[in-house]
Amino acid sequence: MSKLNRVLTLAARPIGFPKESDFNLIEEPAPTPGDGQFLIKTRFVSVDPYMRGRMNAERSYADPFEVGKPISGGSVGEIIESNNNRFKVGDFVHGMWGWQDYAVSNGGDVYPVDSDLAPIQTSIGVLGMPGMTAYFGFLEICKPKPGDTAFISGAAGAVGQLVGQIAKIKGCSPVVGSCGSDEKVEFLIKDCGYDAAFNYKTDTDYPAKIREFFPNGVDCYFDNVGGGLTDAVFANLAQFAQVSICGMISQYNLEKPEMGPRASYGALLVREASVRGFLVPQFGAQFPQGIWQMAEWIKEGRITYREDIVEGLENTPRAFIRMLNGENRGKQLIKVS
Ligand code: NAP
Ligand code: FER
Repeated sequence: MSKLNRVLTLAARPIGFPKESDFNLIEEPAPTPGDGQFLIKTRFVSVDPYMRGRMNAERSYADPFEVGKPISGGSVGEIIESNNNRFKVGDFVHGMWGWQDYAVSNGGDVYPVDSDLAPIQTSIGVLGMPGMTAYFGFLEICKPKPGDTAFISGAAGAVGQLVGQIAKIKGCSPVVGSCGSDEKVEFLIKDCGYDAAFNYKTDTDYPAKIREFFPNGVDCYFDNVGGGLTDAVFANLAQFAQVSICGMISQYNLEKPEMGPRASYGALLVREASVRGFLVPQFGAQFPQGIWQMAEWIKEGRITYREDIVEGLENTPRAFIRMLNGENRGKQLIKVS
């Protein structure tokens, strides 16, 4: 008897903040692997902020998801049937097959996962896309030097929790982050070694906050959130500051994005700052080195990471929404089987 595949599809394009009714769970027979193919059973699914953008009709750096079609995204799974002699039953792979129980592949669209290196779900977390975003987005764009001051917005999430620790390893001081709860502030200081952190929901005078921590300005700014916090940092940059524009999650669920920086824009000129946006695939050729280094730092106890694991594929839309809401503590994952 063929296996049942549960597949989450986009029921409707979210307007503003996504809701569970924007997604549908359908059931269909699992695909059968043909010649040269293998069948993957999903173990963990990732939900990531960029997926919100793909739910809109407009194309940005990736094609929009289609209404009525499966949601693709990062997943990791185990090969349970194989007609491919390079991929054996019991091997783990990660790829972009997304929110479903099973997928077939010929090996061209998946990557092997070394389950001896670290738990398999790290291939879509600290040793995967978010980890490489932190590693290359900070090192290659902020180019930190010992003694540089560093500020990280969205500091307690999958990416941000790692950026501050990398900044400390590279000798930045102080390393300060913003995040959305007092519990996260404590996590950043106690577990991640941030020198300081503040709750942007309760400490809302951002210019005052940034001046308090950075009387001589911010050398390295790693921006995950955009909006008013970024305006405040732009107005308080050090000379020759380097700004890494990683994300702007404060804008993703707005029906109408806010105005970009205007008053603080001139500060970029006066501070002779470099501001660079990036999409992490541009560093793809360097991923093996980044994964190796992050794995070494984890083994040495110099990098810690927090994962927030929700159980059950059917809860993936809920997990996606709670991540956008800031209820996730660290990398949001879904354990499927
Ligand atoms: P994450 O931080 O684990 O989860 C998203 C977090 O965003 C939430 O936990 C929430 O934390 C925060 N947030 C939600 N609404 C916010 C708002 N209005 N203002 C400020 N913060 C808000 O997600 P992640 O995977 O690490 O991604 C972080 C950022 O990196 C996102 O902007 C994402 O798009 C970007 N990213 C970029 C690339 C790239 O290639 N450029 C790759 C991966 C990720 P709080 O409790 O702190 O509010
Ligand atoms: C990609 C490019 C960008 C990708 C993810 C991102 C999964 C994330 C961007 C963001 O969060 O802003 O190819 O692949």
